Amino acid sequence: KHGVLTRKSHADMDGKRTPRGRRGWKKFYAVLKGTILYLQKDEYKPDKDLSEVDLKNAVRVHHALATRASDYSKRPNVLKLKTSDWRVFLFQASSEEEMMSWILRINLV
Ligand code: I3P
Repeated sequence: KHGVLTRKSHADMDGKRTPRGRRGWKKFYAVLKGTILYLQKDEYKPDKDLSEVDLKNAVRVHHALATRASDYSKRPNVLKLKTSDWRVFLFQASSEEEMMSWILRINLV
């Protein structure tokens, strides 16, 4: 699955609150491949190698939990992702359907 996702980092590894200055929203082209959610700056091209930054932004979604971010009302279509290393991200999808589809696909990993 792939599509545009806008990310906010809420907690870093071990659940520590992401500090100010790193809590902003950032738009990515997201690709879910196997157990990895790749977040790339540019549109996905199958023949293009991943950059250093792309690899750094990639999120392991094995044993992660995606839910609707029902406690976050500033933006619509936002899902919450808790990873197995206790990071927390908010991801804004382009529509309600896209959000539901990402939640289902991530939780199937
Ligand atoms: C954050 C940025 C986010 C905001 C967050 C700020 O600043 O303005 O958009 O979240 O508020 O800390 P920075 O880019 O300097 O990290 P919202 O869009 O959800 O308000 P927060 O600290 O209350 O999460």
